[in-house]
Amino acid sequence: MNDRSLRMLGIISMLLILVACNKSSGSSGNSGVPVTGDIHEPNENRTSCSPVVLDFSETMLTLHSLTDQDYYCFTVGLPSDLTATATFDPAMGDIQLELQDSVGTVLALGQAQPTGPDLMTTVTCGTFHVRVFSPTQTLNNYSLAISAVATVPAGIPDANEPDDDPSMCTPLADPRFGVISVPGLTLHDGLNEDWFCFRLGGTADIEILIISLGPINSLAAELLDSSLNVIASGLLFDAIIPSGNYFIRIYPINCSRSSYFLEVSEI
Ligand SMILES: [Ca+2]
Ligand SMILES: [Ca+2]
Repeated sequence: MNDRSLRMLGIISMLLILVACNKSSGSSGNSGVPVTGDIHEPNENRTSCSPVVLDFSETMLTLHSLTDQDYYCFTVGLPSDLTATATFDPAMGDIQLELQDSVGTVLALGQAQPTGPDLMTTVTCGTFHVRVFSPTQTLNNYSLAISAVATVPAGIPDANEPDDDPSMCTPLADPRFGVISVPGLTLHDGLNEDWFCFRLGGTADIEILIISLGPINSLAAELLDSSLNVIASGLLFDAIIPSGNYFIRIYPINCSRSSYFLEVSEI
């Protein structure tokens, strides 16, 4: 082999080494060590969690730094079997899952395994968080799936839905001009709320009556002023209030579903 051939061989060898080095360096895809955060970043805690709707499934997620952890938050309205699964390459490091309630109490832990149901538990209703983290503090790519299968049937939404917050309230007439009766109402899941609103044209003693047709102690009610300050509460109460705009909030107790009847009148 002459000098020219040896030089060519050297150049080709260097090129091959460069290609090999490039392939083993960082990548933001689903293979190789992740170097960039995924599209949900930053989601390092419950406050900055990524809201997701169940059933949820997503790929191309990453733990991109030694301290990265990812929080996903969601609501469950009915008692359910909850499953969360992280899929990843165990050769690159361990990933674990943790289920927390709305205040951070740990409800369940996932086992360290690359595939299959990772975390399975039952929940009642509320806001929950799945925390994804690496106990070995290793960078990794993962896919995540979270699903909930209700173990009780949902109730039937009433005709006023959606009326779940003040901006969606169902308007009622001024109760000074006659008794207002609203039958056929439901709180159709354990997180559903019903909001009603009315404008009172002058000072009056207004009575609110909730007749619950469902389980005992399944719902509660409040009368609120236009600034959402609670004036009175209960299932039968009255309050002497000046002219203005008012809200009535009906909400479930302990994730109950219920049927009820609302009556608003002047005493
Ligand atoms: Ca991340
Ligand atoms: Ca509602």
